[in-house]
Amino acid sequence: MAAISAQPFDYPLPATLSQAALVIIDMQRDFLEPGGFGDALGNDVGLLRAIVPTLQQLLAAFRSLELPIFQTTESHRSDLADCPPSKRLRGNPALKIGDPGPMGRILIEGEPGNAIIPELAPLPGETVITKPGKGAFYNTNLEFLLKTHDITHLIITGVTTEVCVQTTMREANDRGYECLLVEDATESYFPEFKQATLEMVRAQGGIVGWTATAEQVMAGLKQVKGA
Ligand code: C5J
Repeated sequence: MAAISAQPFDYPLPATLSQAALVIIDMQRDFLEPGGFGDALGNDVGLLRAIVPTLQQLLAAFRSLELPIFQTTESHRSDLADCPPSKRLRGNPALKIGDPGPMGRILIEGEPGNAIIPELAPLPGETVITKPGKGAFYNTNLEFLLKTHDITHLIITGVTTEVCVQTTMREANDRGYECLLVEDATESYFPEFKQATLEMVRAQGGIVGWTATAEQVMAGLKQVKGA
């Protein structure tokens, strides 16, 4: 059986490789560029750009092997009906969700700041899940789409590691998906939180799943496809 060399032990790939999907969480301008949601919360948004080249490589590999790809954005309706006041008001940020900012209204679907960064822009036909919460399964049709396509394995990437990425991985693990978090394709505003997340998901025999580098993921896929 083909596997990805990973921690805490090898990650077995499914017999049919198209049952493994790449999941890219929230690589949107609101988190990576000045003037967005991440910035309004007081973060150094430049830190997240380090993973962009690695994500481009992974995206290219999944596209060339014609494997499923799901991107997400953290997005709210323009009337904010899906944004609880607890989320909007928490921390009293300089700009709240829905307020006008330099890239349009903060974290609102369809606004310029809510778009995925151009380097990772989805191709026509690729799926983007807009999610109102931190986890990609909460109030979205992600699980329905995964079931419809018989997807059992999720290769998880994106930002931020300890918030939307980890929440999504835990939601997926509880639903029975085999999850691998790509170490150099996820990033946090807090390097120590990223490191802690990598360690906690793979602790206790992979209690939430596996971790591996992007190179290890791509080498594992090539074993199967001979690409
Ligand atoms: C946050 C996310 N950090 N995508 N969202 O609010 O992790």
